[in-house]
Amino acid sequence: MRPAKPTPPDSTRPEYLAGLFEFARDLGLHRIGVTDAAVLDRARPELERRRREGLSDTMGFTFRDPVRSTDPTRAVEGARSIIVAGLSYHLDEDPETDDLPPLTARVARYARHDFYTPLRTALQKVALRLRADGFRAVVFADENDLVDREVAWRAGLGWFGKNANLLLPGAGSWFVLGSVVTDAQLQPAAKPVPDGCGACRACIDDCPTGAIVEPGVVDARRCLAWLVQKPGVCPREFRGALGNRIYGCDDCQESCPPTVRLADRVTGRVDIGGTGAHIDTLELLTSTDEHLLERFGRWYLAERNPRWLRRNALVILGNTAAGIDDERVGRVLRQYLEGDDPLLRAHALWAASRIGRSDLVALVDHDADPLVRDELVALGSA
Ligand code: B12
Repeated sequence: MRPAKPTPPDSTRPEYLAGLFEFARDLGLHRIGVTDAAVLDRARPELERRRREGLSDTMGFTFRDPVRSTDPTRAVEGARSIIVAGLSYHLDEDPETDDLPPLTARVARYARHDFYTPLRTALQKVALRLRADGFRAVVFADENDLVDREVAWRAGLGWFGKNANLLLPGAGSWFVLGSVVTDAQLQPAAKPVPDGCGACRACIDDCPTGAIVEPGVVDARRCLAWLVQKPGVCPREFRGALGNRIYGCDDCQESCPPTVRLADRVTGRVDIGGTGAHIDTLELLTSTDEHLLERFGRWYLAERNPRWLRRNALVILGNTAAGIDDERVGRVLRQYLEGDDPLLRAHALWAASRIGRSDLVALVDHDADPLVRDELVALGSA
């Protein structure tokens, strides 16, 4: 005979929540909060507006179904509360950038190591504890079902910076966020944190592509963090600004006074090592797809295709290889210019032209592919 379901304890008691919070902190989660599971009525119209105005570009994620991603009860039937946590990804050893070897590609901090698995693992343990008490509890972190920043804001974890990142008081924004959506009735204690940006607009002014078009509003069509993920031709107008970024962009956080000033207050740790901050661009371009998927597979790669990393790396070569006396540069560009992928040929052509290698540009003078022809026209070579 199936054992009777345990009668759930009274989760509305403050001690019950305090016990959960203490448990969560002992698991290494740096900040914890709780909110109700009401519809995210501020985020929904914002998601719809971004789609309507093209600000979300071709992104899917939470923009694909705003009604779903802003209704926690769609994520967990009967949801009543959401426990939200922040895990720092700020590492003491974050290396400086000025003494880098040439032809180095840069990885944004949140992607240098795997911070999401430790976050999800800890949240899973919180969910298991709730389930052991007879409640339904499901973890969401960086998934399409829930707008993580909005629930974190509602749970009093931090304020929305003008860069749209959530800044946690006394710590800044180097945090990944995740939640446990549950049908347990928990007593939301905290109020949303008041704005801490004031008149500061450093992020808006320092964004290399002017992607922060309003306080709290990022135009993804200009945001390098999206453009390195977005499939297709990298927009010419932003290739220079992309610099040596292979994945993600930290500029709007590195220019943020509270995040810079407070970063060391809460430091993360590396449970699951990743690529680290810097990658050898030529090594990436001469690796097999299997090797690239093995090494970078936890990143968002559209269509699970490392082709977009190769595209980014070719743009980085165009931005960093000028004047570099390394015959490998020519050899690699030739490999792509003679390769069978027209999109990568087009970006290799752009890079060759940018570093003044007309000898390499000549290799595709008679290329019939429209993407390469377009590039030749744009370069004034056709
Ligand atoms: C789509 C997405 C992106 C897109 C679009 C980002 C965007 N701004 O929408 C791209 C690819 C560009 C991106 C980039 C990054 N992302 Co991202 N991304 C997401 C994802 C999957 C959905 C975000 C979403 O739903 N946005 C919806 C829009 C409408 O929300 P919003 O832009 O934040 O707008 C809010 C504010 O405007 C606020 N608001 C309303 N009124 C007002 C008024 C004022 C004055 C202000 C300031 C704000 C404000 O309300 C809006 C709705 O909540 C989430 C994971 C998730 N499931 O939630 C991660 C997530 C937001 N990303 C994250 C990270 C770390 C990043 C990067 C820092 C990574 C990097 N280094 O490259 C950059 C930062 C870029 C930026 N400045 O936002 C973290 C953010 C953690 C934090 N502390 O904030 C998240 C939460 C993932 C996670 N679970 O950890 N991301």
